[in-house]
Amino acid sequence: MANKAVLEWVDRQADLLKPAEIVWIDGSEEQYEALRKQALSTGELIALNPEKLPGSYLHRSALNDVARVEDRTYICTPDRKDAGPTNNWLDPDEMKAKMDALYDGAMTGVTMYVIPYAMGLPDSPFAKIGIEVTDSIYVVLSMHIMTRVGSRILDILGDNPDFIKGVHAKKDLSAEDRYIVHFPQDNTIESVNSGYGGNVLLGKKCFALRIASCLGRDEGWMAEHMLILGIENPQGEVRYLAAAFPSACGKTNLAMLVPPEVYKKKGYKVWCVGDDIAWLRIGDDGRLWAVNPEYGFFGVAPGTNARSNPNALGSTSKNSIFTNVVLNLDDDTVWWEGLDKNPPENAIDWKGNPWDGKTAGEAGAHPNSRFTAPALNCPCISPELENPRGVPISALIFGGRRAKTAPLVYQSFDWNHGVFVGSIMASETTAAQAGAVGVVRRDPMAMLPFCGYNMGDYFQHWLNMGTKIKNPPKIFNVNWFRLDDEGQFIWPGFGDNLRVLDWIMARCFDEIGADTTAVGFMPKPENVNIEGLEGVSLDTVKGLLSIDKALWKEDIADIKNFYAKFDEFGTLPEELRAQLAAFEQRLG
Ligand code: GTP
Ligand code: SPV
Ligand code: MN
Repeated sequence: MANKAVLEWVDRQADLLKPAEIVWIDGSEEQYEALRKQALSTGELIALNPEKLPGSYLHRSALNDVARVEDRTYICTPDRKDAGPTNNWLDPDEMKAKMDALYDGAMTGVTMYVIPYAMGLPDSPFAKIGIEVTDSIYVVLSMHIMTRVGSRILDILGDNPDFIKGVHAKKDLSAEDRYIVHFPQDNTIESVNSGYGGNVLLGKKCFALRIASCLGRDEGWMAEHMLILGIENPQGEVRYLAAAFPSACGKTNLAMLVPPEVYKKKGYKVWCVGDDIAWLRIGDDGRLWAVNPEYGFFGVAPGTNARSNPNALGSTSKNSIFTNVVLNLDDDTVWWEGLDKNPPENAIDWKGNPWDGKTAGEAGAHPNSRFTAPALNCPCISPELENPRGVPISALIFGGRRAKTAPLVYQSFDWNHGVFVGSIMASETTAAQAGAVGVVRRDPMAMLPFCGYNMGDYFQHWLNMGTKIKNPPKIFNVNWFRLDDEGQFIWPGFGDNLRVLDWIMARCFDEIGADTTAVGFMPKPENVNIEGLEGVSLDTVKGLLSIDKALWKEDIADIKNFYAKFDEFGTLPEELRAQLAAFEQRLG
């Protein structure tokens, strides 16, 4: 390895972190096998049943370290304005000094692993290369599943000094000194005192969203918190869409959905291209093209079962890592709430304590317990995952978890209105981030925790992209989570969401009409296909599509408060203000 910039940077990290030794991850099975052995000997990994879950392991994180920590996540730009009102900010020099102090000697006596990896297909012109140093074998093995790793990445980088730098030290996992810090101007990410997924697998949210969103702004593309899927119709034509839902609001489930019987019989298939992140570029043909920069899934375990998401279970059938789920001692398999109705009785819960599912009062798996699984394991993985061009996107979909207000589906009037629809997204918080669960908050484009720059400028970037895409995708909003008076979900969701995607695709290809309403274009209720769907009548659909103007007016008050946050920096695009005023008028 002769890349001077890489060598110098790794040396500098070693000088600061003072590890006992440095190991470069070459991507060989022998090296991974040796690391697995070592992690098994220390308890960092627990081996699972080699027949039932070959090549798979359980990992438990520290009790105080089970989710992303948004209040400890920083964007440190020289000018505070560039971080904007929705990100934590500190002066880069000040933060650098703070991090250097925390890093000083943080790897004393342990090994520093150097992971060269690519986000995107390594050979494609759109791939971006990163190097992460870490003291965690769990991180090394998870990065191997989630990204493309190894010496071949260094070969591709050659002597190019342009790579994304990532530093991770577990240190003592102290929550008070936990920081996830981004320096976009230096393409650098620094993480300390955590061992949890999104905080430490630096290729994912830190790089492929926060840093990449800055690169996209500068280079004319977009990094979005979106799944990508293809719907193959009976004629064999595959149409693609990308959808942004906040964390734990259904991206993985939608990305791998199994069509309902009536659709299957007609010959419909769904192909998963990605479940969490999309990089979107304008193609030569004037359409928007999407690639999934990842190579694996870091999915929510609870609620995943043979009915809700058989393809996720297929993905985790081998070579996977489970984090913070239940260990069934009878056969060394794993369990989580919602997997089936037979919780193990002789088990260990996510905290490492004996647990009997028949008598336990507490959940055995953490609500944000996760699986890390190779994308190529997924029974419905699209061959286009390995296509450097990506897939052409016909629809962009926004959605959140709303008990009321948001209808099942609506379409924006045009691109700019679609950007407005994305900008006013709101959703109830989930266990994917530390803090209260079930609180409605504005989460524009599902990017509130992941936009690496001033979100007002980000809205403007979306508006600018609209002027450059000759054949832009149509933009929609969905909500699978409306509740009835008893607090039950009205819409069956999961595979049946294809019924809504079907209407969306028909709209994109001018195959169906719509009603014009104050919020946007909406399906005529009889155009939502409920054939073969038990418990859902035309009246149910009418209810799901109903617009309660009083609730929307309450929402507008909250949107105004949210927009006002940008006043300090003057970055909210005038276009969005105009869209809001027009919306208010339409509501009357
Ligand atoms: P992140 O990985 O955090 O970004 O989450 P995600 O957006 O991929 O969410 P995921 O698909 O893992 O779903 C999160 C939770 O929502 C799980 O408990 C699912 O069972 C539940 N869920 C997903 N889709 C639906 C749906 O259509 N209806 C209902 N009611 N619940 C759903
Ligand atoms: C999310 O929280 O949106 C996730 C999991 O996909 S994490 O990688 O922790 O961000
Ligand atoms: Mn996510």
